[in-house]
Amino acid sequence: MEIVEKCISKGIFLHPDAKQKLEKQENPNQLIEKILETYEFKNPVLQPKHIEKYLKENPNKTHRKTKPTVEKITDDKPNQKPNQKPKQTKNPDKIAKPETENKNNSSGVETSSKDKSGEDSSVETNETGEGGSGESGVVVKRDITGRSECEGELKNFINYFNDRYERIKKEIGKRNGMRNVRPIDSLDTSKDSVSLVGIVNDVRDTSNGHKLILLEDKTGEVPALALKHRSDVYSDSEKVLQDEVIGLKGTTSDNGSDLFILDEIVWPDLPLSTGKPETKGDGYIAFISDVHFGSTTFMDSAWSRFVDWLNGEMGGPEHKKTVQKIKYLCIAGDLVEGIGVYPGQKKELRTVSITEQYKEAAEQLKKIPEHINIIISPGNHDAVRQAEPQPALDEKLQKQFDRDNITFIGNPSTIEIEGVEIIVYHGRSLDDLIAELPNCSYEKPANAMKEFVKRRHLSPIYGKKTPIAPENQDHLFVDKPDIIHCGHVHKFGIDNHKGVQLFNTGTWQKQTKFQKKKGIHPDPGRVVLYNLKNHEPKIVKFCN
Ligand code: D5M
Ligand code: FE
Ligand code: ZN
Repeated sequence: MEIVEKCISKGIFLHPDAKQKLEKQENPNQLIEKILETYEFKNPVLQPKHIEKYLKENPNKTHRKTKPTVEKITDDKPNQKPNQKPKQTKNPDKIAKPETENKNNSSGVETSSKDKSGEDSSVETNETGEGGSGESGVVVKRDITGRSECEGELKNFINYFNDRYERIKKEIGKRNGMRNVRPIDSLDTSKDSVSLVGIVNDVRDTSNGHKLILLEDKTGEVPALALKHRSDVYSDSEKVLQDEVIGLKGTTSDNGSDLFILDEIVWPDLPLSTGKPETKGDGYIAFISDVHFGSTTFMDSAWSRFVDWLNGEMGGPEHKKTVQKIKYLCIAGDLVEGIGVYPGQKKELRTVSITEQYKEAAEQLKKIPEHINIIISPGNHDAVRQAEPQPALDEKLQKQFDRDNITFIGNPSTIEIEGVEIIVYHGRSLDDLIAELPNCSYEKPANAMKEFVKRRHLSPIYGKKTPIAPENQDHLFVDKPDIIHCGHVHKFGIDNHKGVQLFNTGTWQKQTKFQKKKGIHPDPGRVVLYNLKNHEPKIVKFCN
């Protein structure tokens, strides 16, 4: 039951500001139940002050969204030469105090309760894979690899868009007031409020300053108008993207034209969060992206610090305990710099052969402790087809990685690790979302990643910078993951939307010439460490 319904069932009206406040909390469903149980409402309106009062009286952190802790493991020496090992960073005192607040754990390093009780904290291995999760503990739930059906024919495009439409329509049907959706060809001149679901064929400004959305379903197309003086619906209309599936509520125009006058635009989104995953796994997943082995701007020293840290050779005792429990390392694309990705890229290659770049990657990944299961998904710099969904690296390349416990997956893929469902997506469409949406920027990539959840799609726009292969099924549909892990934009970001944790793990590459020209300052050397027991993420930085 959603929070509004929970209130209604008790005869209480939820004030919109209170609703907004609730939604900012970690577990609104649980919180609203507690508030309804705790207070007697003389006036049947639940206001923001009730929430504030409850939070003040019950400072129970499970309701609040906490900021993840940040650990720094950096070498302060500037201008370190490539390949030169950091000199004195193995001293535990070098680890900076957490940058964000975490009152419960001043060191910022998570230790399991087993450690706290002083018991043996032996190194975790990947043997927890029994029970259907395979030897590596990684279950691949959705992946195009070996399953591509795309022949580039018209029928593929039709099948692809039908599948996109049906999947998202089903989700929109679960939203308030969207149960009785009408086919577009059944619209008549009656003035009743009507709900429609369709694919956006076009969005444009009219000469009078209104916004016109051309919506198409299987039965026809209708021009829908967001009037400029209707501020709510007009500002929503500015967020409508070409090719996405949306719901519209409104009425047919009373001037005899076939215009549909909009009252509301409905995105599928997810219902309010039901909280964190209920599973209690053990250990950690480390998330990284955009390593770019082979590039002149690859940051050797930060990478070496990361590898040393994984081997327990850097950081204090707390870190050593933590890294022993890292059981998985997930890499979300651009493992190597690749070749021919951008015009003039050759000048920025330290290793000019793609095979050699993967050899280098394999050598580096071999230095990672054996018990860590590695997951590799490709990006636009990797040697696979560019159109998404991209398959995993081919077998010849896979064979270069001389270790058994690497799971090669496509981009995007959905995997499950100890009950936690993760969409691994490189994130190329972030460029398109950031270009089109007024509320998205490179500075806050996790904000743009919220749009993946809101629109239940990883690449709503078809045919801008993100090439999409028209597979018969829409592999870019977003179901209900616990985590979405991206990279690509080389900016770090972490957030949560409707219970989905969003990580963008930045890069291991310095600012490139292109980024300099565009004024983009990358966030290199960041790792998200996800605790499989309490589902909290932490950030570890290997350079400033
Ligand atoms: O992408 C890194 C980020 O920089 C991503 O937002 C695309 C953008 N980028 C980088 N170089 C270029 C060029 N030459 N043209 C257009 N966009 C670019 P990555 O996938 O690592 O290259
Ligand atoms: Fe990249
Ligand atoms: Zn990329």
